[in-house]
Amino acid sequence: MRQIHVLNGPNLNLLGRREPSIYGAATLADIESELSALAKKAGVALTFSQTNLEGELVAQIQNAGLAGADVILNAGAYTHTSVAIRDAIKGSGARVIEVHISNVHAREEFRHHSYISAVAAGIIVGFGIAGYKLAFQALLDLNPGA
Ligand code: CA2
Repeated sequence: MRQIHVLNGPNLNLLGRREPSIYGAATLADIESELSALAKKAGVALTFSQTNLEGELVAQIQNAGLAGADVILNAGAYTHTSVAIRDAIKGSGARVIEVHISNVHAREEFRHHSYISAVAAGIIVGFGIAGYKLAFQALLDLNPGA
């Protein structure tokens, strides 16, 4: 069965609880239940996780890539700082769709650069939490019938 791992980085556990003007009112649990419903319909095995630790995110990316799972990744602020996460994507061969809830290009300059984008299969930025669903659909469309 096709596997998709949805990996979330630091502070995304706060979604829905702070800064709703930037990130909206939905929680990470809301996103997980929407995606789980889509995965069930599509016959995809979905796992969903969040960590505040860079090394844990590296390990999760490696596990996904080495297991042949696709990844929907919102690496949070590590997007803008982490060579280790980029190396994990490249090194494990994980197919990654990079997602950001907010339009990082309309925000502070330090959010304009991503270490992940160059090694991602695609990037979805600024569509709010719908970005996760768009990424899921994009992965299905990349390998129809898989
Ligand atoms: O827009 C995104 O999805 C981000 O990846 C979110 C990160 C930010 O550092 C990136 O530049 C863009 C921040 C995640 C923190 O989320 C919060 C949610 C609610 C309240 C506080 C933080």
